[in-house]
Amino acid sequence: MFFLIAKKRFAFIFVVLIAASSLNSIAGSDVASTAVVCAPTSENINAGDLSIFSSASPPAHEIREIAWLVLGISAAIFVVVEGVLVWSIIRFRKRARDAGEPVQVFGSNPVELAWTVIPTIIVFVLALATLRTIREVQLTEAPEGSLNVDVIAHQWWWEYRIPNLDGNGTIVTANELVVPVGRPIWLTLQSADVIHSFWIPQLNGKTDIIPNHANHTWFQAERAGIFLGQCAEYCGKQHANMLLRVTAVDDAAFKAWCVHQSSPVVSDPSVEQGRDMFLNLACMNCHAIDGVSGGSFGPNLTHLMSRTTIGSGVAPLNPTTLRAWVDDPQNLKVGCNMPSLELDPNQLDAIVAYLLTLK
Ligand code: HEC
Ligand SMILES: [Cu+2]
Repeated sequence: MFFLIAKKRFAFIFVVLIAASSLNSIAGSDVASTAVVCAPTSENINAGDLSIFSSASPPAHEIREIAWLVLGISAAIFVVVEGVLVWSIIRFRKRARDAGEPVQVFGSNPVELAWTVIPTIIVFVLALATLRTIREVQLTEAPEGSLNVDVIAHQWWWEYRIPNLDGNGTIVTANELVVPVGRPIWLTLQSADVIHSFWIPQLNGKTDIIPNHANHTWFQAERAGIFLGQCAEYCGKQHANMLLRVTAVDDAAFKAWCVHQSSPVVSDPSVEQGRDMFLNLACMNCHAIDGVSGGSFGPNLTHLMSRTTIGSGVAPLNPTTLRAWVDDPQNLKVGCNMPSLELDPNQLDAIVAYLLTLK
């Protein structure tokens, strides 16, 4: 009997390991939750649903289903194995009338068969279900009628390139993607530096973003709302502050957003001094503002103030955080790739006043 129990123990440990690892991958709790907890301001811009169980897009539904399947099978194995273990501990416990060693069982054919065949069937079922999921989640070409969006991951922010309405050029923006509800979004993912990973739990699974290699993924938001995500591949110091923010809106609002994003940059004469400083200080080397400067190392600032966050979700965007950022980005986002330019208060005022007009 001891022999049987010993084997059961291994089975038990094995099941616990499987259950633990599937729970871990299902919850995806590695980085996402830290991003929520560590929001640096009282206004928690990053509070949102990061659970794969509240899916709102076809690939996310698929992932949720397989997660439940794996969880269900693991739970059933757990209950059966633990049940038999507890039953045999009680049923075959040492009693006063027992004399010496119990009967030893070696090489029971039914038992050996059972624990070979059943796990094989389980693994087979899981493998087939996984293959089906992969096929539906990883499409090889864009779904019909999709909107093609280029995503370029940078240490530690996101660049988006979206075709404008009627093929009228390209909208370039950063960190916050706006998409129409109900339309498939086909993403082409590229990296400007190291490996990142695109993951919005409610919309799709993780897709690695690898330098010099384009990967694809897709989603289709089924309802309006804000969907949050997180770079899911450790990419350096500010990996945890590389947040994804997708806003799904109805068709009319999406069109309005496109029209706004492709409108020419405002040029307000009262902030000309700030604009000149932007051009004379190093800002223009790293940042593009349509018709003003062409830098591409940092986020495009043409319609900066149409965004709700700054620094890829590190803080809400408002005049105070903007001023703090331009003064010294290293205070808000230690190690980020924008240096402090050590502006004096007058320069700071002028530049911030200018940036605030970039609606
Ligand atoms: C060496 C290149 C470089 C220079 C010079 C530079 N920036 Fe930046 N800037 C960046 C990078 C990179 C980011 C993105 C940082 C991040 O989110 O990790 C950024 C982010 C920003 C943002 C936030 C954008 C957003 O949507 O989150 C603003 C605003 C900004 N810079 C303004 C300025 C101004 C004003 C100057 C000149 C005083 C300037 N930058 C100079 C590289 C630069
Ligand atoms: Cu990253």
